[in-house]
Amino acid sequence: MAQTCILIGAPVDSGQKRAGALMGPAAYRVAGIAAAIEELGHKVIDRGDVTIAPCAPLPHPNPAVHHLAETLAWTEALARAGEAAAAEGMPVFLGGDHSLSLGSVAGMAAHAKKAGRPLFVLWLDAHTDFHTPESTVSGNLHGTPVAYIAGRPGFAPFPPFPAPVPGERIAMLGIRSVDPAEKSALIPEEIEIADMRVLDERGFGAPLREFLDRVRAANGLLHVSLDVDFLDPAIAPAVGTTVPGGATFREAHLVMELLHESGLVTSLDLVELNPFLDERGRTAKLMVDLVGSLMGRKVFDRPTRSF
Ligand code: 6HN
Ligand code: MN
Ligand code: MN
Ligand code: MN
Repeated sequence: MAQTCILIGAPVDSGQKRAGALMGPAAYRVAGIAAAIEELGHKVIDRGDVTIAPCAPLPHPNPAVHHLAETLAWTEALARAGEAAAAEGMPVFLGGDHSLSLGSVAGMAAHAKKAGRPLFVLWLDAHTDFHTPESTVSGNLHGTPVAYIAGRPGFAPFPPFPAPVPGERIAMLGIRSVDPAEKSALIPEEIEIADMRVLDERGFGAPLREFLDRVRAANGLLHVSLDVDFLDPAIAPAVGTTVPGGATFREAHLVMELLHESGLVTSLDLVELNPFLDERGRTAKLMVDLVGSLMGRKVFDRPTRSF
């Protein structure tokens, strides 16, 4: 089915300390994201980059937390831009570090609430991003969005999350780095966590299909948040938080192909690309290729004859 994709540039880099993530939206455009989507018969509207005004510093009781005011401003601006875009089509957020999902998913939750449909979230990441500003040790707020989305306390001065997403509507794939405070806060029986050990045994297809069946049964909206470090660093070096043992090229494409076939995805984040760390644009190009698979690119349109 032809869709209208709304590209929303989110040059956010306040959620971590390494410079360069703010070049992400430009790198995706240079790598041809709009053409890759249009080629598949969809419409693309590029809304350009969201901006924030200069911020006065905001203190936080946890002294590790940095750039709180900027991250708060991004959260509010992206939630607004995202909610408006969701009324017109499928928002695609071009990051920017993962703190942008504090805002992008807040916008999708507000939209889902108005539509009277439950929001589901698929987190494709090496990390669980389940800290609160109170528990983070690094002070990097890109490690917090899932806790905000799930409605954990400890997020002042952020606005209360609109319609928190209960754990049974959140799934994580690719997990292989979790801090102690995240581990004790996560209730794995509620949030479906397919860590790399589970994926080694079962592959990516079965756990993902189970989650998608639940989204379908509930007539849910599905937000997908794709962190570059979900991928193995050997194929995707352009990220500040590489963790060995990530998804291979084919595993990642399979995930995208299954998501396409489900017809359930209603919004997407592309996060943590740091073009300054890339090798001749290969990570940006791979991410654009994965978006192509998510939007319906396949080898054949029909099943081949003998399989
Ligand atoms: N990400 N848990 C680590 C921290 O600093 O809190 C890593 C966070 C990574 C963030 O994946 O977007
Ligand atoms: Mn992340
Ligand atoms: Mn709406
Ligand atoms: Mn990550």
